[in-house]
Amino acid sequence: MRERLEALKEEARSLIQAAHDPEKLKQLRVKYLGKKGELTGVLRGMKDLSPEERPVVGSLANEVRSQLEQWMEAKERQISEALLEERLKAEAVDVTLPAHPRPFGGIHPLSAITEEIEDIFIGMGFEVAEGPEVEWDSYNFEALNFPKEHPARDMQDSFYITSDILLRTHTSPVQVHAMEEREGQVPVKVICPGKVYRRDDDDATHSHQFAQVEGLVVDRGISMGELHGTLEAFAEKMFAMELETRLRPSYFPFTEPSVEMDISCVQCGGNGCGMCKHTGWIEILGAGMVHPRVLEGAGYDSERYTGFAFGMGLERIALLKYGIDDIRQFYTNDLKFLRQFQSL
Ligand code: 2NL
Repeated sequence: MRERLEALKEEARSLIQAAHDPEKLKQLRVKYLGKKGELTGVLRGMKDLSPEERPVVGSLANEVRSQLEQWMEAKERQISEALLEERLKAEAVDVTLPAHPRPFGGIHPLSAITEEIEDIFIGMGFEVAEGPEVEWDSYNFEALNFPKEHPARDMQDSFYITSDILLRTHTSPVQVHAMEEREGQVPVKVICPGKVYRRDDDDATHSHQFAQVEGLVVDRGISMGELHGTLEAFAEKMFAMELETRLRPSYFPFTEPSVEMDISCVQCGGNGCGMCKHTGWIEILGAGMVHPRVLEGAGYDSERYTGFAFGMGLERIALLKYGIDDIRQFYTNDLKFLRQFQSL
């Protein structure tokens, strides 16, 4: 029996040694250590042994059992480590590979221009004010000294909602609100960006909806000098270059005197080119000294205070800055157009 045990141990050792997967090992466990296993079989035969031999063979059998268990456990560990190693190798991820590119949105060029203009004026001490796009005609026209029979007040030229409510035709009413809120106090230094609406037929240079930035300064002793200096500083920052500017007389109901400001052509520097129609100058905004009637109407004493105001169309500024030739490009959401501004 001793020999059988020794032989069994030797046979099991080599089979365990040769096992390479958990399934095979499980079979071996059943084969040797299971209820109907070979070691159990040997132990069952002990009843035929003499009382002297029984404890000796019994202890040898126990030794063999624990030896087999030890080998199997060791083999089990070895197999599972090998399996893990294999899986890690198969599922390896190269973290240095480039990622899948994801589509990004960008800032719309008109939004970028608006923010740039805001930053420039904030840098000169202005506040940004916003207001409703649906306005009373009293704020849109009356407070701005438009006479009753002014053509802009015609149904043909503005989008009326009722007889006295309309889509604002400029952002000037926001400045009227700003003056009213300040109740005659100075200084007033605001800019008002926003969408405005006019009944125009859309083409390369006109749109029934467009974007505007207006500005207003009211204080003691404000003159055309402040107007010119402020707007020249603005233009040079906006176009990031040194420029010549000139003021030409113009007319608006809400300013007196009224002017238009030209800058030396941003493309040719004033020598004459297609962009400036060979004049060397490009008009960028309208401005003027706030009409005393507008100041008085908004609660400011026009004997003590004066102010200047200006307004510009954002599409026009963007056209010049980016060399675009059709303002409809800003509204038609053509991705090929918009992607060019993705880095703004
Ligand atoms: C233009 C010209 C202008 C103003 C807007 C203004 C506002 C108040 C009082 C006086 Cl509350 N004036 N705004 C003044 C002059 C010109 O806009 O060509 N805009 C596109």
